[in-house]
Amino acid sequence: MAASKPSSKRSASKKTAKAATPVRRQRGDGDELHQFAGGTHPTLTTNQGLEVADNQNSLRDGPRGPTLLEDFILREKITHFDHERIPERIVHARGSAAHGYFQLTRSLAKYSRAKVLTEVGVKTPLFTRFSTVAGGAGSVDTPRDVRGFAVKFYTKEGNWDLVGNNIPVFFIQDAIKFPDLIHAVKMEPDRAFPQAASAHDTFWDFISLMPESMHMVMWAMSDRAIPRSLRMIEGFGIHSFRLLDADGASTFVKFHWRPKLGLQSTIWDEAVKLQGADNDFQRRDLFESIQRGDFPEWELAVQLFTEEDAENFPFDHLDPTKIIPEALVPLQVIGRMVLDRWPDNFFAETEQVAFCPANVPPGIDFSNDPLLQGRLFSYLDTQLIRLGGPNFNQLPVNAPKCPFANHQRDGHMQMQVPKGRVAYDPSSLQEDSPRETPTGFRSHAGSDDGRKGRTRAASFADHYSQARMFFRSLEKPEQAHLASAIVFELSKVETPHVRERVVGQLRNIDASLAQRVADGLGMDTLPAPAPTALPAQDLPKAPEVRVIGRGKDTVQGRCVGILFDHGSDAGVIASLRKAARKAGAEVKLVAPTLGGGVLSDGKLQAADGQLAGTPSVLFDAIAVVLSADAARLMTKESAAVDFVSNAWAHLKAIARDEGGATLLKAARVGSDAGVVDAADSKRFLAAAATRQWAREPKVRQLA
Ligand code: HDD
Repeated sequence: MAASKPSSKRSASKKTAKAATPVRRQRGDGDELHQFAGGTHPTLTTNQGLEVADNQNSLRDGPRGPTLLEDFILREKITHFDHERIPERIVHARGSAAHGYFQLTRSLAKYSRAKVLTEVGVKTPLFTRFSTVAGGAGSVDTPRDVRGFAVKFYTKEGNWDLVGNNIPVFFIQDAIKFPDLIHAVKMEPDRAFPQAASAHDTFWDFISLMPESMHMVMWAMSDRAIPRSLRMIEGFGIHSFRLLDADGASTFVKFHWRPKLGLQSTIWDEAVKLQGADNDFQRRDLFESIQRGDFPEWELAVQLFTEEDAENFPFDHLDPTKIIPEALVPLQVIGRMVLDRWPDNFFAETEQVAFCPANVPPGIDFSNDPLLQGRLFSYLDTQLIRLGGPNFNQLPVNAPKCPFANHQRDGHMQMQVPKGRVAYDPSSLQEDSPRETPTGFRSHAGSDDGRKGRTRAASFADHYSQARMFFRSLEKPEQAHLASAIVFELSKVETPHVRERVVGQLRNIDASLAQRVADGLGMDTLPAPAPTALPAQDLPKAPEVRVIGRGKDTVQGRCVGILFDHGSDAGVIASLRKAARKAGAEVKLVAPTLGGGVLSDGKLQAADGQLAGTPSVLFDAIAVVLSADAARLMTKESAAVDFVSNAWAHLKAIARDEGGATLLKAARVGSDAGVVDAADSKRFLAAAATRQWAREPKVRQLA
């Protein structure tokens, strides 16, 4: 192809802009660009690099004739499209992720030789993916579900994947039960519903027959499972891992992520309405916070303990259905994670990222937790089908950022071009062929009794004590939410004996909980308690399991919605906006139309959201600033009435002026410390920093 001269290129682009039609430029002159009116675009080519002249019409035998098989451009495009989907993850299919870094603030050199845990101040790049467990990739963000919390640290010594959840325990003790658990919770196989929900027969049938799941059931039915934002969840590595020092000496460790913004969850009714308002609520929230530079941040904390400590615990730390209460082993903060970059491409990064708990650097090792042991196999295996072959580790999001070399070769989609004749070890023909190193990964020289058998340790037999501890540690409103959640779920269970069996299990945890659920279900008599291997012990309360009181009393990272219309008081809106932003909150203006309205100062104010599509569930607190005329009209608009009545029912702070008060009255909103004068932005923000728990008995009958 002939290269055009730079001067002729410029004139071509000017012509293009006038004519507003694409003009193809020559390729091979170094910049391979098309000039379109209003922009610069790369040349469209096939995957073979062939420039495409017409991307609108297939090759036909005459204008109205059949399409020709010869049209290799059409065939390539359609074939690629037909293959766009890969199998979604069997669990954790729906997820959102971000790039960031981990920075160590306190060295664990005494316990581990892993550089990521010993080099204070060094920033280790990472990629973190959050997910729901049960729903498909296209399901919603806010179901009641566990949230996955998977972090891939690209350390100098190889990738370390900490593949955890936002709940510190798991449903089952042994990996052999995982397929059963997942088959029970996912949509039922004959009818293909419900999607992304545990409220159905097969889940509760299985659960009620698995007493070991009772502790996790408490967490999953608690407010932890309906988080407000992914920025406000904790993360847990769950299993005990080992840290190994340079001499191979071992210390056990549990990993905890603690969000800088504190914990916050939704009210169940709010979570349900969020599903209708915005399927992508949590993904959008994460995206927007990163885009505006308000980077989500977590502390990494560890619980460290020795083999001897573990022997004195009143439970087995290898049992993943148990937590180690912080009163027993306190948390030590060792670093922080900041997520500061949204992926460039969802599929290439978030979808193709492949986590595996077996990815650890030298200095970190596994415990004998039987659930972890099974996981060490499953993740690599699943990537082979999901990503289509053994070279998925070469995808940019999965590749280590340190050098890597071995003799593994070939396979589907080999992206590397290894050089030389040696692809084996030992060898003597090639100097630069990779070799072992004495400083490489070494496993803990563990010992056991060497007896083979499908057995379960007697120390795994207490299924109820920590479930009881969890329930009794909660604040009163949280206990009520938990009971209501079980009532809700069991109300969707059609089989009476399954409902009864669950209540029988609850009787082993807490009599009042069992009674509340039985009452909520309208049971005349309490079913018999489920048979137990060991009855529950009364353990000291563990306040760290609560959500209430573990948020931060701030509006930072939260969002205030201001409802306005023509004639609203410009001064009140401006001062609310200024004060909220100064305190670190986002502010969004909502009006009946996106055009907004002319405010009291005569200026037109556009809206960020249209009332019908921007309900108050999207906000953490609301303000209603309305002229008397607008307020009168809004009392006849159900979206406006719902806007305030939902904020009231969801225990949110509400600021209102006189017009706003008219709408509140029509929506039967009462008065309490959370309903404040819109002119008093200080009081409003103080109220907005927390939910109005004292209001709950006025708005909801809880089981
Ligand atoms: Fe798992 C994915 C977390 C037990 C088998 N798991 C997966 C993800 C998370 C977890 C966060 C999503 C990773 C991502 O974002 O790509 N899984 C856990 C936790 C567990 C757990 C915290 C218990 C403590 N998992 C578990 C068991 C098995 C699996 C016992 C099988 C024996 N998990 C898988 C999997 C997945 C997976 C099938 C699906 C997609 C994937 O791995 O990459 O292999």
